[in-house]
Amino acid sequence: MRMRLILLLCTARFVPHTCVPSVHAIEFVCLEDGCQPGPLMCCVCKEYGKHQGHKHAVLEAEATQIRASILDMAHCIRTFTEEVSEYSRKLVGIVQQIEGGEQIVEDSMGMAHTEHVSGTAESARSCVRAYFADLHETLCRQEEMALSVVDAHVRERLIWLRQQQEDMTILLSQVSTACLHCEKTLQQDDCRVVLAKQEINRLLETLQKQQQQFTELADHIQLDAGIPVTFTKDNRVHIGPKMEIRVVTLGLDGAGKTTILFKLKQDEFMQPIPTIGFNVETVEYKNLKFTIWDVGGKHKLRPLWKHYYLNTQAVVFVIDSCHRDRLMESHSELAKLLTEKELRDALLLIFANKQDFPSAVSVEEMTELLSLHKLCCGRSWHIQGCDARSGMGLHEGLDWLSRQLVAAGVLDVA
Ligand code: G3D
Ligand code: MG
Repeated sequence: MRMRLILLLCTARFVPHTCVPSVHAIEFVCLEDGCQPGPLMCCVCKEYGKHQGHKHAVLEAEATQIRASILDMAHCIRTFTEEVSEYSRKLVGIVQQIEGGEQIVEDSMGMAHTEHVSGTAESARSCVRAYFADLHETLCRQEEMALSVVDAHVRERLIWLRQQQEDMTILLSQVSTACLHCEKTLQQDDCRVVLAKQEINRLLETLQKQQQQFTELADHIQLDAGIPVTFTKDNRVHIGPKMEIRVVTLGLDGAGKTTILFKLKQDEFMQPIPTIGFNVETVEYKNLKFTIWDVGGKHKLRPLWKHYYLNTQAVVFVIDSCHRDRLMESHSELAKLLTEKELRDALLLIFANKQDFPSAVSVEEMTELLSLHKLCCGRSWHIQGCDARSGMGLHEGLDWLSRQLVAAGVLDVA
């Protein structure tokens, strides 16, 4: 190509041009914009012809410069072509990697043979299959466990009912024996009736006692064939009208943990005394029964918190919204809590307490100040503003917990 260009440029020296006379050798190139369609100049047209007074360059120098730029461009084109080819090769490779297929490989003896290589599409499918197989296995295991809970419940219930049936049969036979005895006595002569008085009284006394026991039992026990079943979100089954949830309440001393517990428990304000060890109360809410452990928050008691983590389904972390200067201490205690292995799956409800104070930090500001989105990333958490004295916000917090704990649609099963 380079040879061809040089040849063309050499012949251009003698190419006829528009100047008169046309026999002069072309030695210059006109640089004026308007002359670009016909830039070749001989000495005559340079001095007297149409290029008179125009800026110009020596033909050879100009041609050399043009050749250099063509060579530059050729180099660029070569690089560009290589880049495009490389990219195309990569595209082919990626398609192959996605699709997989037969590939020639050498074995340890140096013998080539084809081998099936699975592509990334196949790997992704295998990954999905493995995930669902695992899920399926877990679900099967959970189903087995849930069914065994139901079976155990039914077994116990039936044993109890059959025992009751037996007891009632015995009771009925005792009653009918007593009735027979009374009837017989009624038909006997006066002397025998008088002599039987003590025994009849004993019999009647026993019957009265049995009747009393029976009435108490019947009042106590509701004969109902229903087996109310509730599911937690982790697919555990709970049988019975109330589902038990273990909650631990933590937070710095003075945050309002005990006040919250008492408020939920009694719905009346009690003057709390600083918690020395722990308080434990059962709070019933909807069809949930919360066993709430309120653990003292003083510095030296905090190492004890971890003893309450086992089997805890939810942590209620209470923060005093008025104590701005203790927010960072709360943050560091909360951060420590969240690293605890036993609380990995526990829900986190943060009560921003004492919202009744005008100077209280708002829920939004606290979320920001404690970087809660970052701190609690990857777990179920909620921040709820509250005032333990009036109870404002407490039930909303429990509602959130209920919604998180109980599988959808079964919250109101009674
Ligand atoms: P703790 O169990 O977290 O250590 P407490 O905290 O429940 O003992 O509460 C500490 C103090 O804060 C108590 O006051 C309590 O009455 C008060 N308190 C708790 N919650 C609130 C609230 O929502 N609003 C207001 N105004 N006060 C609250 P004392 O004076 O007994 O120390
Ligand atoms: Mg307390």
